[in-house]
Amino acid sequence: EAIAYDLDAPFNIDYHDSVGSTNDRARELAGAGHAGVAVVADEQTASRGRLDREWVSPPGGVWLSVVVRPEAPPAHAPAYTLAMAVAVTRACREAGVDARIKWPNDVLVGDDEGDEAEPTERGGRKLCGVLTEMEGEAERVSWLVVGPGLNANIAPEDLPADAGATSLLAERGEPVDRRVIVQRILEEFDALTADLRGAVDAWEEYADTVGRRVRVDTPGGIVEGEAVGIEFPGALVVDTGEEMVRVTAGDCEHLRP
Ligand code: BT5
Repeated sequence: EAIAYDLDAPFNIDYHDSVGSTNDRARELAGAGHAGVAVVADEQTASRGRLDREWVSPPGGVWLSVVVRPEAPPAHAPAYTLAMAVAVTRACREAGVDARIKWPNDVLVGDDEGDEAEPTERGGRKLCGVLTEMEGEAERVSWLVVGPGLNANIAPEDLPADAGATSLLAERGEPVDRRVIVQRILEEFDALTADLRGAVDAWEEYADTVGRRVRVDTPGGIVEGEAVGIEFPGALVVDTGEEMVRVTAGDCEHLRP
């Protein structure tokens, strides 16, 4: 089906049948002074996850990157990533898929609690991840690009087999209307980012990580303990048994209690 050109959304749409990376295209537009624009592609040929990992992007996904120019310091950028995860989660739920969030940016469905043998490394099957990039000064960002990749109408065999990935199509058994999904994500993201503290509270509502034992691989080393909450603009608070650690970046693994 055709995707997004003439949506009634709070962003101008820059649509591509195929593009290297919507984040790269959005960065170009941001660098050229654009704001309030959302790059959307049916397929990406050079898309990226965090830390330059590969992101698999066949046709049928919602590959999206939003350019915003908030009056905010760079330190607030994580809240935009959380807001996007909330927006995607809501759009997935409206499509009938019970999505939840794993800190910081993974939208997941289901879990493997029933599997006795393995810890819940993935904490469920991954529907979406968000890559946020920015440029700016210490006091104020010049632009932010917030890029969610949502596996929408993608057959399971076209997803990375070893990564625990799933799609809306696989979960529902029928395709979604991607125009509706894109429109709802953009509307929610726009509303959520008007109140960033509220967005972080909303994130906690959908979070699967809070209340679990976690192991987080951070730039400063491994932090293991119980995730007890989230703190604006996006730090995961982990009770290690000895101290409360605020983790601002890293890969999080859900552990068995
Ligand atoms: C992320 O990275 O989860 C952020 C992904 C952001 C992709 C979007 S698509 C639109 C925009 N344009 C871009 O170029 N990027 C953004 P990370 O947490 O590092 O997870 C990456 C890992 O997820 C990989 O190492 C794989 O294991 C796995 N993976 C790759 N493709 C996947 C997919 N389609 N679905 C689920 N998991 C995937």
